[in-house]
Amino acid sequence: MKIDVLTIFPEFFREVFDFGIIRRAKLAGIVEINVHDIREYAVDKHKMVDDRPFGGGDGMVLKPEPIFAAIEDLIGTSERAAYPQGTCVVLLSPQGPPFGQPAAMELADTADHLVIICGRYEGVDERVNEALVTDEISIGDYVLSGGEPAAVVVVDSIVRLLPDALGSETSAENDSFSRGLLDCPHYTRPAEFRGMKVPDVLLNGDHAEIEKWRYQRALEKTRALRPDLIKNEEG
Ligand code: 9D3
Repeated sequence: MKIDVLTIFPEFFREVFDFGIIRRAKLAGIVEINVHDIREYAVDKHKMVDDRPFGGGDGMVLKPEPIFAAIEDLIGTSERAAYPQGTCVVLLSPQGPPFGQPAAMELADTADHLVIICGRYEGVDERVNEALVTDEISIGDYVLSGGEPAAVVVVDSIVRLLPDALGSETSAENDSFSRGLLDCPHYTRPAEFRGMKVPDVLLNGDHAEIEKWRYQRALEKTRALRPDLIKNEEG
């Protein structure tokens, strides 16, 4: 998968994709991630990327020309109908449907070229949305200053779902949310720490018993903390 991020703050992403699973996926050639400064596509001599809103009001709106130019450079066309198969242009904005594991799976499955446009607090010229965007995404009901933190969230959740991105030691299908339950508690050494003991069942090597315990605890924890997740779960 190729991922291009369009932002007015490219420095924000300087190191964020250089750790853990994303770093490994990049090194393994599973994903290529490039961050582009929208300003590099500015058309005028002042390199303007935003301007005052028509109709008045506070703040600045991201101009359409640099974003159209960037899309033409990265995709080859700014006609959404002419995008190659597997091309998705995501606009991160509070107006999108809230992002979740199903949307991450869908994008991981179907996109081979993902272009992510980071919106800003003041807004993006609506013609970007009308002409270029295939998916508008919000990451939840809270106010961010812009789409940049959301881009990190979306990229991380998608890249780890790409085939072979996770080591053989883990599998995305076992993840909380994919399974529909929160995770069970985890412990490591020491077996007793400041008077707090690791549950005996984890120490006695009965793996069938351990699996049963883990499932029960995951169920209990989900019932207590996220009952909304277990509507269809038995137990
Ligand atoms: C209510 C009027 N707008 C503020 C002038 C709303 C608004 C627009 C843009 C609030 C925040 C933002 C900037 N946020 C994003 O670009 C954003 C976001 C978010 O704020 N929450 C959750 N997901 C996302 S994805 C992009």
